[in-house]
Order: sequence, then C-alpha cells, then structure tokens
Amino acid sequence: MNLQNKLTDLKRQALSEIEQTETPDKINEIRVHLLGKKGPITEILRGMRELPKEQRPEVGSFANKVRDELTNAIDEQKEKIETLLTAKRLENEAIDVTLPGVPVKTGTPHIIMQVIDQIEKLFLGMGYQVVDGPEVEEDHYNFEMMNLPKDHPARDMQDTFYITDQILMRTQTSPVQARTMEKHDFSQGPLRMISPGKVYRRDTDDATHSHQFHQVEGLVIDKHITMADLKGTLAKIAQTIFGEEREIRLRPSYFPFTEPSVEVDVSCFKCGGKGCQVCKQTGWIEVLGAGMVHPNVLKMAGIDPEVYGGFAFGLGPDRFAMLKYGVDDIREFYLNDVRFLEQFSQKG
Ligand code: 2U9
Repeated sequence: MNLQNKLTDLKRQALSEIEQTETPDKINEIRVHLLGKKGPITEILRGMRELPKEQRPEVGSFANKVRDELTNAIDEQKEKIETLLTAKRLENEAIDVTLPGVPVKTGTPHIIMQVIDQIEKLFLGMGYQVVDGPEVEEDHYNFEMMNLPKDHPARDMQDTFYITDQILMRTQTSPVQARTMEKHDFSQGPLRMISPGKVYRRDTDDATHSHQFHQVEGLVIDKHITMADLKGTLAKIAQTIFGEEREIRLRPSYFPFTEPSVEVDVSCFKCGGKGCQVCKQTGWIEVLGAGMVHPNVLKMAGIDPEVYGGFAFGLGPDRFAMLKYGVDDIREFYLNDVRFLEQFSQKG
C-alpha cells in the first residue's frame, strides 16, 4: 500500500474513533496518540525517506493536510463533548424555584426585652439617651452616691451580693445614672437618660421574688424641673405599656435618693378602675417609684442643687410583663422553657 493510501486509511479510522469519543480524557488520549512523536502520522512521514525525491513534496503536503483535518476533528469533538457535559451538569443542578421553601426556625425577643424595647422607644422619642453600665459595681456608685452612707438604715432595705468589701452586684441601675451624672457637661444641655438592665438582690426565689431581675430607671436634670414634669412622664410610661386610657395617681413614699418621693399607681387595665381580681378590688395597681432627686445626690455628683434639680423614677419590667400578660410566677421568665417563651412570639 502506498503512503497516500495508508494516510487515507488512517484518516478514516481515526475520524470514526474521534466521532465516537464521549469523554475529555479519551479525546486527549487520542490527540497524544495520533499526533504525537511516536504516532502513526510521524511514522508515515518517516517512511518518506524511502520515496524518490520528486514524490516527497506531494506526499508531504498530503500528510500535513491529513494532520490538519484530524487536529480540527479532535478540536471540534472536544468542544462538542464539553458543551454536552455542561448541559448535563446544568440539568442535574437545576432548581425548581416554584417548590415551597423549608421554614427557618427563628427566635423572638424575650418578653422582658419586648417590654424594655417599648420603654426605650418611648424615651428615645423624647430625646433621652439609653445608657448601659457594669453589673459588677463599686459600693461607691451603688450606695454612697445614692445618699446611702455606710451606716444608713436604708441599706438594710436591700440585701446585696458582695464580691469583696467594696465590689458588689448592683442592686439597682442607679449607679449607671450616678456615673453619667458625674461626667455630664451641663453647658451642653440638660441630662435626660434611662438605664435599663439586670439587677441582683439576695432574695430567696419564689413566685414574686427573683435574685436577678430587671429595672429601668430614668433621670432628668435641668434648671426649673418640677413635679409636674415628672407626673407627665410617668403617665406617658403607664399609657405606653398599659393603654392610652390609663390614669395615674401618686402616693407619698420614701426613698433615700429622692425627696419628695412617691409611689405611682396606674388605673386598672383589666376593669378600668371599677375593681376586680387584678387590682384586688381597689381599681389601682402599683407600678412605679419616683421622686425629685435628693440635693445630696446632686451634690455628690458635683452638681449645684441651688441651680439644678431633677426627677427620677424606677420600674420593674418583670412586674410590668407579669401584670400585662397575667404571668403569676416571676420564675417563668428565667426557666427558658420555649413553650412559655413562644407564647410571646412577635411573629403573629
Ligand atoms: C438618681 C437619683 C434617683 C431612681 C428611683 C425608684 C424611685 C423606685 C423601684 C421600682 C421597682 C425599683 O424595679 S424596682 O424594684 N425603684 O421606686 N427608683 S426613684 O431614683 C434615682 C435614680 C438615679 C441619680
């Protein structure tokens, strides 16, 4: 068989093999085998040395043509395989976007946090700042600056978790107010703040006591602050949490850090004031403590009580949540039983 026929034969066989190839590996293998240095085309071209000189160019050009044709056929087949593989992969990875999604289980803010959030929103809207502070506090800020010196009998009102002689778990959030008051620059304007957070008392836990609970305290210090300002603010809190129609009444009380001091009742949100089980037939429920900031407290923070005055209040979000949602055991808030917590889901 002459070389041209050999080449034609090789081409026919190779083309049919290329056409049937289905994988990129196999097509690469064919390319290396057919066109490589040890491949059949190179082999045939080597045989040209035996041919008479005048036949060599013709056979040479024929061989080159065959090599080009096979190279093209390999390239085309390779592209065909890759297109096919891509199409197959896309088909396998196809997502049915019309399928319903798997619901994602999300939590909801704890009911105490929901009450605190509501109060924060109200006060942020009235230009107050919300201030955080340490839960492990110094005796100085927790008691001393709140007009409770070491020998003051009012210290017996609170049983305290002491860490050392001078360091304790805060029993109220007032130390945050004391720290802020001390730093405040009154040439920049009045001080209006609330301090929400956890507080600690050495109580034995029962349905109405928890050794750790929450407080939101508020403080305003400016010139010309009166009890009328305080009363309006307290009414706003009661109405925000217990309903627009609520009224408040003030009863005289005693706190070492305010003078005068008051206890605040809200008209019963259950019976509207007629008397029921929630308000123990009185029509009123005690919800807040408050008063005008004691001059000693101002003095200790470096504020002149002859020029500045202020009001302060304190409330317990735990008690608010118990009243509002009819929870009869404060410990429910801290057991973290999702069946309890889920009842206050904001997801509706
Ligand atoms: C400064 C001066 C005075 C904060 C106040 C109360 C009255 C009060 C209790 C309510 C229920 C705490 O959560 S509770 O147990 N609080 O009755 N708190 S006046 O008075 C301040 C605070 C800061 C500088």
